[in-house]
Formats: sequence, C-alpha cells, structure tokens
Amino acid sequence: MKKVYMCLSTDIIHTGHINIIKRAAEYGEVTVGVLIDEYVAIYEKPPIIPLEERMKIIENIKGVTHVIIQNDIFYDENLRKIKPDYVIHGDNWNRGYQKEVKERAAKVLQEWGGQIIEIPYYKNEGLSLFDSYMQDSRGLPELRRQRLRMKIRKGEMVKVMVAYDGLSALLVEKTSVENNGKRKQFDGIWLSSLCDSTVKGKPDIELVDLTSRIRNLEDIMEVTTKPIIFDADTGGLIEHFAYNIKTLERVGVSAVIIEDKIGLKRNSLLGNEVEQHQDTIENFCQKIKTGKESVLSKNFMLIARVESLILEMGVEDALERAFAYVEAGADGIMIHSRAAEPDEIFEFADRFKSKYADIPLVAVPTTYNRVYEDQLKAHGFNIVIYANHLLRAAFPAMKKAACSILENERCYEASQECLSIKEILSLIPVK
Ligand code: SPV
Ligand code: MG
Repeated sequence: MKKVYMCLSTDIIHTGHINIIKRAAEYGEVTVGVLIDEYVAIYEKPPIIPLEERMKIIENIKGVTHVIIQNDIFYDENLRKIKPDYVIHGDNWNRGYQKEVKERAAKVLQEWGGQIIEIPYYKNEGLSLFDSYMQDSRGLPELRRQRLRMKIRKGEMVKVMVAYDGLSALLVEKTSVENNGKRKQFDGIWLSSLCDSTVKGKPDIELVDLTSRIRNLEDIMEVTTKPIIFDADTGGLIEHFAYNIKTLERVGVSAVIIEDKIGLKRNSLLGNEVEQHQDTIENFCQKIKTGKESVLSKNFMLIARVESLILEMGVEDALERAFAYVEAGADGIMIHSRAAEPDEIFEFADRFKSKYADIPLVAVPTTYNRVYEDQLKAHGFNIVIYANHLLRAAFPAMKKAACSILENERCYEASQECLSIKEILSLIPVK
C-alpha cells in the first residue's frame, strides 16, 4: 500500500477538503497532518475548534487512516517521519505564502523519490463565499488582537512597521521578501504620532486630535488585516484617557502605547534639547489602571512607554518606573532611547527581564539603527517598531522628483524614477 500525506490547516472542514481526502485515498493509505493552533491562527484565523477536537473529527472522515500533529507550516518534519510516496494538495498552493510550502515539500520528497500530486482547487459558489469570509475576517479587530498576542507568546520577534495612510499600509500588509528559504514579512502596523502629524504638516505635539488620527486609522484598517499598534502619545488627561482608550478598542486597535510624559509633549528624539517633563510614577500608574479598567477585550494590550532614558534620568529610574507600571497593570513596556548605540536599552532589558520574563518588551531602534533584530531578541525584546522609515524614505524621493521637474522644465527625467502609469493603475485593482 502506498503512503499519502496531506495537511489540514483549518478548523472548518468543507466539501473541498472532503474532495481532496477522497482523491488522496485513491492513491493509498492517507495520513493527515493537523496544523497546530498557533499556525492556523497566523495563516488562516484563530481556530474555534482546538487541535485535539480537530484531530478527532478528521480521524473519523472516510478515507483517513492516520492523523498526526503538524507542528509547522512547512511539512518537512512529518514528511521525513512518514516518508510518503505522495503528498497531495489543491493547486491553490502555487501562490501566496503556500508557494514556499510547496517548494520545501517538493525538495524534501526528493530525498526518497516521493511525488507531489496536485488536484484542481475545488470551487463552488458556497466555497467562494466562505473563502472571502475567511480572508475578510482576518481583519476583524479581535482577530488582529489575538494574532498579536499569539505572535508574542510564540517567542518570535514581532516586527512592526509604520503606516500613515492607506497606500503605505498596503505596503506593510503585502511586502514580503525571501531570504535563505524563509519568507519574511511584517507582523504589525505602527500608527506613529510623528508620522500622522508630519503628513498633515503639523508638529508632533498632540496637536492632531484623536478624531483625525482615527480617520487615518480607518483608512489603514480598511486595506489591512495585520495587528495595529497605536501611538497614543501621553494618553492625555486621565479623565479623557478613560474614554479615548475605549474608542480605540472599539475602532479596532490591537495595542495602545502611552508615554510617561506630561504637559506639552515633544517628540522623544528631541530629548532634552527641548523642554519636556516626565509624569510622576503615581499619576502614570493611575492612568494605566484607569485605561485597563476601561477596556473589555482580554486581548487588547496597553503598553507603557518609559521615557527616562530620553530625558537622561538613567537606567535605575527607567527600571523603577517600568516595574511600577507593570504592577499597575501594563501589558508590556516600551523602553525608548535616542542613543546611537543600544547599550543602555540592553542593560535595561537584561535587568527588566530578570524580574518580569513574561512581560513583553518593545524597542524602537530609530537612532541605534545598527542593531539587528536577533540582538534585541537575545536581550529579551519581543517587539521591534520601525517607527518612521516609510515616510522618511518617501519624502526624499518626492523632493527629488519635484526638483527635477523645476530644473528641467519638463517631467521626462523625473518620470524615469517614477512608478509607470501602468503600474500605478494596477497597484490597487478593482475588486
Ligand atoms: C512616533 O513614531 O511617533 C514615536 C516614536 O512616538 S519617536 O518618534 O521616536 O518618539
Ligand atoms: Mg509618537
């Protein structure tokens, strides 16, 4: 009897899956690898039916002989264990993230001469509706929140990139690169107060009000499915924050970060070159407590941002504050720094994590930009935010085009460096 392997990565079994199992059974004895919940959550949506239940259901489908756990999106481990003659899959894995899954499986199968069998993706009207529901539902607020929590729990570095409008958000949503056989992409979107203010031609002093920022957020949420981390500046007055955090939760934000400054807020990267003041520990703890009491979702995160290093108050002060903020209920700590090297945030992280190993730690390496994600991870950081790079990259390109047109008194030269009209028209297709 030949051995056939297939993977099921969803908790909602439909006729398309039954069809594949039926076809698989024609080739031999079928083993189904059932993907663990964490990966279903990342690549589909968090499963309603947990792994053990899913295994029991699949075990009882006609045509299935064995059911085993698949621990990774890639089949490698199970293929080497079973050494199947065939791996069967719908031909829909020739695009998107699944393309790499197929290529990896094909390579492993070569080790013993196994083959891939592709069958045409099974379609009917009901399934198309189901597929589009699955895709759209990834963008639901609670699912974004769950994915952020889950990514942190998995212990991988969560990579977050700024977006400041629909287009930049699409870029964060869709950009991926392949490197050493690994597909890399961003895990979340940062709504920066600096960038939201700058695109409006305003300074980063809490001048752009929450209503305008939410309008921006909605443009971004409309075209994305990734978790959203919102820079809520100081959070404002405690009395206002209690309302504002509820609004942010309701409109779909996954995590909010508030910084422990008070009075006229200035951008952190200005440090002590301008007048800015830190809040008292007591007052900021009260703000955290009020914020936590105001939200409903257990997945929603309130992260406290410590500005002690920005204001040159030293690591001791930063730690004292971070510990107090955690005790007040913060779900994570962001430690900011404008130093050119990461030494001070490493010291902070080592000492913070020795007390609170499980509390997520966030870094924003704008100035200490030589640091690698691996180094941050080694010191216990869980989230890295690239806070402004897309806007900083766009502005010089726009300026260059503007200058070129003025200098040449025509647009031919500038056009050479622009997206073609064909490309811009096809960038956002009509659905
Ligand atoms: C932002 O992006 O608005 C931030 C990070 O708060 S920083 O600009 O470094 O203060
Ligand atoms: Mg900010």
